[in-house]
Amino acid sequence: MPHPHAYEHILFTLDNGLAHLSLNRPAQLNAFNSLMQDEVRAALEHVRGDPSVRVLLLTAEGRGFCAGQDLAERTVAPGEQVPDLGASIERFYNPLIRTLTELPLPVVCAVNGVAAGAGANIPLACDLVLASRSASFVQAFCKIGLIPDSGGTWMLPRLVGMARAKAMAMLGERLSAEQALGWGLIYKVVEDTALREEAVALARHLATQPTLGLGLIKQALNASPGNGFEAQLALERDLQRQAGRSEDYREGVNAFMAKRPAVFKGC
Ligand code: LHQ
Repeated sequence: MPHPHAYEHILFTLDNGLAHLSLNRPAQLNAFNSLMQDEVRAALEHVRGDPSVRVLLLTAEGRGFCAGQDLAERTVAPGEQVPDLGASIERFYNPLIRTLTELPLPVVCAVNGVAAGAGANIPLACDLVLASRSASFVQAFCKIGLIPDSGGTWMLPRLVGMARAKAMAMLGERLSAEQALGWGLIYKVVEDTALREEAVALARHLATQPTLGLGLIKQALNASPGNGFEAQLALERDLQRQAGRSEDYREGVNAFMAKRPAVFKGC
């Protein structure tokens, strides 16, 4: 049985190894106010501390995916002290990005509509990103005098190259899902009506796979851009050693030799 938790601005369920977090402030295109930030943080803490979770699925309700920071919480009246955006990043956005990249399990993200500001960069910290055909990605920061955050300045040049990264960050144009696919930002484009079903099916499939190994694959690939060749070979050796000690590896080999389907447990 899915295990629903009571939140106001997110939906969160746990079901057979799948943790499903859906952003749920549709009238504001799922922009992050401080309550939603607290709820996302709490749900991810649960994911991190619950060994039964093998896959995280991130989705959103309504017509948009996420419009980034809720700007209604960021207006400054004349004479009022300006908020410290660095503190807000330190408190929420950077830990969120670190958690998504460091979780030792696959994170699937389904972008169902417009993804703007931090909302455009959160999917880039996930492992397998699907987008609906009508979804779009907007590095909206430049239009309000800010810089791409939530890891954007790190991910964008690595994914799309410096020339396109600069154009995206400085022009803030809407990038269609097809363009995002062509530029290497996302894994797959899915018809609008099929997105949720396909994302859930993919996440459920992954939850039956050797997820300890998938977490090690993620660790190796995420380390790659920062490593030289020798360092990466050494990391592969170390992580393969760890993978080789898993029950799933033993099961995988035994099932292959016996010509039967493997039953993986994620350990
Ligand atoms: C919103 C928002 C929003 C509140 C749409 N806030 N209400 C980190 C650290 C600390 C501080 C600063 O920032 C950051 C990171 C960031 O994320 S900065 C970037 C913040 N995000 C943006 O600048 C994007 C602002 N939104 C837009 O440009 C557009 O809304 C997009 C392109 C996302 C969608 O455009 P449309 O499809 O035309 O929809 P809309 O503009 O009509 O929005 C629908 C509603 O959602 C509307 O409310 P209303 O009551 O008029 O229906 C908007 O006010 C509301 N909304 N984004 N970020």
